[in-house]
Amino acid sequence: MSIDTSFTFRISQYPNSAGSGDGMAFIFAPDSLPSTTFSSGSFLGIMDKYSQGNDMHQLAVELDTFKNDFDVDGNHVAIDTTSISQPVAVESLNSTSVDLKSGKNITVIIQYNGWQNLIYVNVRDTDHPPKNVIK
Ligand SMILES: [Ca+2]
Repeated sequence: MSIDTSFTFRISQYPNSAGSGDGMAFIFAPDSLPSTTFSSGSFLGIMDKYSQGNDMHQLAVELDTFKNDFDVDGNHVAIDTTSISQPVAVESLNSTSVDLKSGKNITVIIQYNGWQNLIYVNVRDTDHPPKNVIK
């Protein structure tokens, strides 16, 4: 199975607020079941404290905008399979000048090649050219 997809989003902070929410995730899953019951907040809808550590036969690209104790920062991309706190790969966007919660349009391009077990994640905003952040 191979999938190429892209999407654009914009996250703006609420006026007069210094904080931000947790982010979002794009999930490759074998079914259309809803996210697990307690998957809100830091779990980004990917899993919850009960399912973490189990093989859920899914792959998620997380776009994290809030630094939890286990995160590198509050502006990163990661690949998750069985754990949100121990991702398969993680990359901070701070060195790319892309800020997920900048209020700018952010475009994410995901290329997944299941035959070769490869995934490429490319992130850009309206002011910066595309940059591969995870491969
Ligand atoms: Ca987080």
